Amino acid sequence: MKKTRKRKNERTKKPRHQKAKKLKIKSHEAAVRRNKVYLSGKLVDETDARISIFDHGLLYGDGVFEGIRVYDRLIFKLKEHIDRLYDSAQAIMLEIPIGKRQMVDAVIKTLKTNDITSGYIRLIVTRGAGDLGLDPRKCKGNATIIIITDSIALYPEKLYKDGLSIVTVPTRRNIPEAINSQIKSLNYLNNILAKIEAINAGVEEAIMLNQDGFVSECTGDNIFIVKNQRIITPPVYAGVLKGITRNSVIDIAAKAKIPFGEEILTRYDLYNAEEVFLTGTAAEIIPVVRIDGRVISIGKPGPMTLRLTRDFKLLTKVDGVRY
Ligand code: PXG
Repeated sequence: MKKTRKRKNERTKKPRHQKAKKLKIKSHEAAVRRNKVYLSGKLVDETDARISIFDHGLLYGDGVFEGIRVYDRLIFKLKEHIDRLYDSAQAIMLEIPIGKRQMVDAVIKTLKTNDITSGYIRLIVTRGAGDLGLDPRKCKGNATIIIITDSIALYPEKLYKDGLSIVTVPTRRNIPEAINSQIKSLNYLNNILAKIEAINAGVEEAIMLNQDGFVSECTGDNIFIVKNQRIITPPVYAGVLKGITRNSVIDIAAKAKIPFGEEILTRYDLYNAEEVFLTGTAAEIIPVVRIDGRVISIGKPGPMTLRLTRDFKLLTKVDGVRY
């Protein structure tokens, strides 16, 4: 008797469950269809946005990008991101076919079209379509410009409260003489390999050392320590991206008269820090509480990290371009 009733319940439950799942997919599809992306001068449905399979951005990672956040109609540090995009392009001899002013207008237009008030902007410029050879001169048309506006969540919310566990990985950061770490290029395989190694080790993020074995940065974030109430981060020549969130933290520290230094760091310095945190556009400021199995201080986000996070939140309300 009991068995039959159970089976009956299962039978009645199953179709309802499937129905709910279907509805979920449908509403996601609808959301996707509504979003437009900017593609070389035109706003097109993201499902219709097409680029050539001969685009050198795809074939060789030949291009540059930026990730920018929007907070309540304020495009945070937009000028700094646009400047870095054009500097990256200059470094790889990629001519962006529109000026900075037009790029800013295109970003704002894309946000407005999608009615986005808070979220994430991905700016991509590739060398454009060429043939199956490395030679960038073969990309005869203009560079491809893509602007995507969406949302991003790099780490689960819980990790901001509890702190991240991270590991040092074998893959080294590119040496500056190969690809300068200041170029935010589409060629992120180096960092992706490090990310894979972190995931294989059961954690969310990786510390990458430079060729000399000193700490550089994480796969998409800069790293800071707090020691004797000073905040310290590796200098750019240690092979790090000059992160815009990194700069924001440095500015906050200067205003708050918190001692700051750019210093070469070893893993020993990380293990013995009072606090460790990461900074990045996507991650914002996230505490680190365990590195290579060593618990950092008392294993909880520290007061300096919390204070800087508070001040950073305030900065995201005022520093940028409004639309
Ligand atoms: N280092 C590297 C290698 C990065 O790629 C940062 C540091 C932090 O820089 P900013 O300027 O953002 O403070 C980055 C930026 C993603 C994603 O999709 C990654 C970044 C930015 C946006 C999105 O994982 N990395």
